[in-house]
Amino acid sequence: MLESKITKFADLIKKSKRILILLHEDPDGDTIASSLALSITLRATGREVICASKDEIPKVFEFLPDVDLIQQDFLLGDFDFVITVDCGDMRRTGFAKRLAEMSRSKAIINIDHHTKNDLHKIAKINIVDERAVASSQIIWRIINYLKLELNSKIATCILAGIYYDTGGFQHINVTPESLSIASKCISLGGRIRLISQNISSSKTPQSLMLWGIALKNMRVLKNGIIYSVVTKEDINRCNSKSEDISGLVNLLNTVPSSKIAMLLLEVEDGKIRGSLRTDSDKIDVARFARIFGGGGHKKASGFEVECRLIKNGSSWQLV
Ligand SMILES: [Mn+2]
Repeated sequence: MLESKITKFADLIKKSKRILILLHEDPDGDTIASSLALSITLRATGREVICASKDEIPKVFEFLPDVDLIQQDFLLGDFDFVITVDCGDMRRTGFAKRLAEMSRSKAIINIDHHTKNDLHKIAKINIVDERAVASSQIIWRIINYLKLELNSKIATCILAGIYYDTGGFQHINVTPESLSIASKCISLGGRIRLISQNISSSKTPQSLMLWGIALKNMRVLKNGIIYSVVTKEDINRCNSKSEDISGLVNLLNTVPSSKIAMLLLEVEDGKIRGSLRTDSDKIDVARFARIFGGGGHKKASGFEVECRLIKNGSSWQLV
């Protein structure tokens, strides 16, 4: 199934000179690493490739090869076709309006491991596999199926994407296939230690202070929800950035009695970003996130809402 789509994708590549790759907004390790792996591969075939991310790349991913080539914008009409990687839906590309416009004259290729969404409708080819732990795993499949050349840089990117989306191979989503690809990436020179050092072990004192506040703000509800909040004021007080709190929701999710872990982060005035995790097979946190216009996976999802966080006695309210 996926193979026939990859073949169609290869036909498009053959006819192209310039390709645009779009990352998702608030970029994470998987969207960054998979876009880089694909861009390095396609550049080696002689194509000109631009990667664009609406939001800045978080510092912890600056070790990835060619990350400095990611731009924050692009010129409309400059490309033969567009690839969206790991985006989840149109809105999350950060360029929804322009993407809809471009889809009238250019092919959109959607490479993802999120559930079906509005991107599927405008995309000419959907190379989507919900069972893949990371979009990077799908990129690996594409490169191998098309027998394109692999090297240590590409292996580091694929490995980093899988590492990130499995929480360093600790999350429940790890599969034999993801571990087997990771092993092959290490054999190819993928830098596992560099990845773990940067992604898991590079907390600044400011970041640790923010984690301290977030842990202090933690509340455990009787219905099995464990949650915490981080306000803009907390971030300012620690002289940190909102990206510094990335990963905290996974720590909340380590409490065995909790059914759902949630972090509410005030990204800007009147805008709250929620991250949800569960280890339970009976709970689908993506459904929960969709109620608030978000999305994601059964066990890890997120949303953004326009509202405020108000402290009410010992609990917090969204108003
Ligand atoms: Mn992903």
